[in-house]
Amino acid sequence: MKSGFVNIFGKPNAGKSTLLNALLGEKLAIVSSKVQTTRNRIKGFLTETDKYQIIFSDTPGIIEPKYKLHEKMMASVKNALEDADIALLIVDVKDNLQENNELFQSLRLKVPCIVVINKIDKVSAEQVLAANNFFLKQEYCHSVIDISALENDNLKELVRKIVELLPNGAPFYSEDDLTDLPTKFFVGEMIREKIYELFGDEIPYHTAIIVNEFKEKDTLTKIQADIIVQRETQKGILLGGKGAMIKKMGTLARVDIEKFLDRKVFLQLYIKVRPKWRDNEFQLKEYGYK
Ligand code: GDP
Ligand code: K
Ligand code: MG
Repeated sequence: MKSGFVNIFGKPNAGKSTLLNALLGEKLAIVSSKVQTTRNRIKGFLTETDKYQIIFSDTPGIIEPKYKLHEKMMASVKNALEDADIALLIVDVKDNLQENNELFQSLRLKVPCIVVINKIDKVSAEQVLAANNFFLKQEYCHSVIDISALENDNLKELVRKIVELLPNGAPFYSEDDLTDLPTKFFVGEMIREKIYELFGDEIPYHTAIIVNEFKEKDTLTKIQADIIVQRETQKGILLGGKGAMIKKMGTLARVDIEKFLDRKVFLQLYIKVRPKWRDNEFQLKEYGYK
């Protein structure tokens, strides 16, 4: 049996969360076209009985911290750097390759690094080849693989390469487990995702979710969550005229949560204003950013 930690690193929007979901065939990590969508380290387990258990970690994109929230996000990246057996360094093939290279060098990883060239559905074969040659020359690079996380292209080959490099050992988690995070966490994330989807520029970055109630009653699951914002004006935007926006958000989130839980859901959302929560140690902890 082989088992180990395979941690995904890269710039914001390289496709880390999309890759984790595609590898596991389950939507564990929320995805958006906006940067800083992922705030926590999210683990997902891929187990093949008697053969391997890969513990994948999605991490926030690597950024320069401006708030305490950012510091927490980068601390989760640092943890993932420390316990990796294998690192997946993912790069958007259309992004500046040298900038990505400098970032990967700065991580100073001592474990085998697979450079994952993503979004190959968007460019020509020549461009993919050029990116390959560029990364193959780098000292930290064990091997390069080209994929499209969005189109599920070449992921089997990626898993094959990972298993080759995986250390021998007993599995860390039960075969039936997909993740170590509680269901409540994923419910909160699905609500947060809708905010990234529905609201422009600033709002998502000022928002946190706290799931207060999660009760299973007969065939129904009752969920109550608070949406935390920093200002009254943001609360107004989230509510929308006659509460139209929060209603829309709630419906979209409920559909996703029902799919995830495979149960009917009653979802109740309240909006609360908490000025400067992103710099408040106590509130960050309460909202799940440790
Ligand atoms: P992260 O910030 O690194 O976690 O990136 P996400 O997984 O949130 O993806 C950022 C954006 O890139 C989203 O709009 C994705 O749909 C898109 N994306 C991810 N992988 C691919 C891919 O292989 N091809 C294309 N065309 N888009 C992708
Ligand atoms: K993103
Ligand atoms: Mg992400």
